[in-house]
Amino acid sequence: RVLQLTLAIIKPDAVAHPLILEALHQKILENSFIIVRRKDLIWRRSDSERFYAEHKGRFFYQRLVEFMSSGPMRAYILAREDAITHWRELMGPTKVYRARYTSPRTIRAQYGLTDTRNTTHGSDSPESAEREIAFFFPEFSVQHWLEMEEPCFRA
Ligand code: DAT
Ligand code: MG
Repeated sequence: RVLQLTLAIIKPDAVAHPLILEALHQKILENSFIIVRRKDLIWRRSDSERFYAEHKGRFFYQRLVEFMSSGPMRAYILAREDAITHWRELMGPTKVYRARYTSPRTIRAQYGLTDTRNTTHGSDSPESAEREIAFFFPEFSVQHWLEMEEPCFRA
């Protein structure tokens, strides 16, 4: 069994509602993720633009960067076997109304408001996980974590 790391965000719409924030935190625990790091923060608009640079020019880009810097969010480094895929499956499709139709038990289907205010983010590949973990937790070293901390969770 190989642990994989992913970067998960609870976006400002979900952090704004205490019960939804709590439900999503519980969802992480229920799904056997190890919470490696956790950080509550507010983005400046420039952080938002940098993180979502790949979407620059898309019709939803302004809305997206505005929303992501509109209030507090919570970022997690999560570890699990197949963490990247598993978290993305729990989130469900990007578009909330599609999620409600095709996968009603997913996070976005249950708690999402709109295609922009869709509750959560998850890295979509090992490369993006690495980039996104460094974006939020520049001081974090995977190697150090594996050597110094991860064994503590094995039992
Ligand atoms: P995901 O968050 O599922 O990885 P993405 O990377 O394609 O989706 O897009 C990043 C975010 O941009 C997404 O969570 C919400 C917003 N977004 C994407 N497509 C959108 C659309 N068609 N309308 C409104 N917002 C959209
Ligand atoms: Mg994405």
